[in-house]
Formats: sequence, C-alpha cells, structure tokens
Amino acid sequence: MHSSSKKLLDQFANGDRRALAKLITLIDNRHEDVLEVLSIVRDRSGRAVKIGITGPPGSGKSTLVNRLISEFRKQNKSVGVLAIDPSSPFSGGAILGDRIRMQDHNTDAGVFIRSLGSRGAHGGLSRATRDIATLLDTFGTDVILIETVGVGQTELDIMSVAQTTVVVLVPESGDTIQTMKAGLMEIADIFVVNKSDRDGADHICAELNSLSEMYSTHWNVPVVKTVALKGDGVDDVMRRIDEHGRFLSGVQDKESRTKQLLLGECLEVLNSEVAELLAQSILTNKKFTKIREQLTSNKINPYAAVIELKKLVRIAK
Ligand SMILES: Nc1nc2c(ncn2[C@@H]2O[C@H](COP(=O)(O)OP(=O)(O)OP(=O)(O)O)[C@@H](O)[C@H]2O)c(=O)[nH]1
Ligand SMILES: [Mg+2]
Repeated sequence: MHSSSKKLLDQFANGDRRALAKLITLIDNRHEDVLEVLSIVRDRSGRAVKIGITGPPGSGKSTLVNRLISEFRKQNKSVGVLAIDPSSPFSGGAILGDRIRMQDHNTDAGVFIRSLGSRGAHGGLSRATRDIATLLDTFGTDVILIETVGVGQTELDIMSVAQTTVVVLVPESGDTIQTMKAGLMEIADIFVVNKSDRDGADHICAELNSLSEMYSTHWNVPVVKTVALKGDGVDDVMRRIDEHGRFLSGVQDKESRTKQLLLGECLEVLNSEVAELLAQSILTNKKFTKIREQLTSNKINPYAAVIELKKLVRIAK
C-alpha cells in the first residue's frame, strides 16, 4: 500500500472528515490500493444501520430522506446519505435537486451527503455504494440512508446493502403495484404512500395492504401514509424502521442470513474486480486494436470479436 493511503487511513481513524472524502475519491478513481484500504476499513465496520429508500422518480424520496435526517439528528445520531441515480451521468459532486431538498442539513457536521451517478461508479453502482457505505460505517456514522431511483432495478441491488428497505410510492402508483406485485414485496420491508395529500392515497394503501397480507412471510410489511412535504406520517415511518430493526435482530435464521450476505458481498466485489482485470488485460493488448477494426469495418460480428478477444485474456496479478 502507498504511504499516502496509509496516512489517509490514520487520519480517517482519527475522525478526519477530509480524509473520509479523500478515501471516497480514492474509491471513485479505482486507486490500486482500494481493496487493501477497504479490507482494513471493513474489519472495523458493522455498527451502522443502513436503510434503503427506493421508489419511482419524483415520488418524494429525497423529501422524505430530508425529514428522516431531522428525526435521526433529534436522537443525536450521525447520518450519512448516499443519493444514487443510475440514470444520471453526474457523480462525486452534487445532484442539484437532492442538495436543494436536503439543504436543511448542509451545514450540520453530523450529516454527510454524497451523490453517486453512473459515471463515477467504475465497479458498478452497487459496488461503489457498498464501498462508500462501509467507509461511512467505520467512520462512526450511526445511520446510513441510501436513496435510489427506480424500483426493482437489477443494477443496484439495494437489498444486499441495506438491512431495511423503504419503498416510496404515490397515489398514482397503481400500475407499478399491479405489474410488480410479488416483485415489489421482495424488495419492500416498509411501504410508504407519500403525497397522500393527493386523491387516491387510501385506495393505494388498501391495495398495498392486501398485497402485504397475501405475500408477507415472517415480517408483515406495513403500509405508512405520509405527506413528506409537511412531515406528516414521518414519525410513523421512524417507528416502523425501528420495529423492523428489532425484528431482524430477533430472527431465527440470522446466522444463515449473515453467511449469505457475506458470500454475496464477496462475490459482488470479486465480480467487479475480475471485470476490471479482464478489461485491462484486453484493452492493453496490441491485438485489441486490430480486432476492433475488424469489428467496426464489419469484417467480423460482435460474437466473433468476443471469441478473438477472449484469447487475449491474460490475468497477470
Ligand atoms: N404534494 C406533495 N408533493 C410532495 C410531497 N413530497 C414531495 N413532494 C414534491 O415532489 C417533488 C419530488 O420530490 P423529491 O423529494 O425530489 O422526489 P424524489 O423521489 O427524491 O425524486 P428523484 O430523486 O428525482 O426520483 C418535489 O417537488 C417535492 O416538493 C408530498 O408529500 N406531497
Ligand atoms: Mg431524490
């Protein structure tokens, strides 16, 4: 490991926020020390509560997150927020809307907000989210809120990172519920019907309740009505999050669940690392340019190109 990385880790261990930000940048840039750094950090993680907030675009996730931050701050807990937008090319800096929605907390030292778009996430969004959440966890962040746009997108398997996932829907989400049904239940630990100041909220709540009755297994997925804009129902969301946390710590098959999560984490990191090694190995090979030319001049098709490219794979490390 580079001495600069070691120094950063020392500063990080002393609670230096700038070192935290620099380590996140190190992850973003796929610095060669990433795995070693995270391996050290990972040993001291595991204290933070990670909560996923997911739902269709514009359903009020950030507005709700803003309210949740306030509630957790009232309990004197430090909060980390990862706002993830798979469709956004922006990363690292600010996704403007999120910043504005969460601006109540911009100057609070107990709140750390970070936006992630597809561009900055070389190892995939899921991997980047996991890495940064691990950093925040070890840094001593009590609660990590992970906001992602879209429900059930495979690119970001939020459930493998967060222990509790809140799915935020709106009175207009009837179609989403009908098309996803059991799929929605696989993701949700808590349903929130936000914007319930609008018509149709009760109807959606009823639909979700019957969905929950039909598909819930050990944990009955509750349905909470909110008007995040005004803060209505947010205390109820907090209570349900707390309940779900207590439910998880009491579940019987905790051990096998933990084993599964560890294995999942390992495979995800391995996947992104191997993909990068392969890409490097291929892109730096002299024959790559020739195969690319053959492909783009229609001499060979993409499958044939892959057959040739696979022959170039040499993993040296
Ligand atoms: N009427 C009403 N509007 C709301 C409510 N909560 C949020 N909004 C508005 O809905 C719009 C979208 O809110 P956001 O919090 O940005 O929603 P989001 O889900 O984070 O949006 P994306 O991150 O872009 O997917 C904003 O104009 C909010 O002011 C609510 O309870 N009622
Ligand atoms: Mg948002």
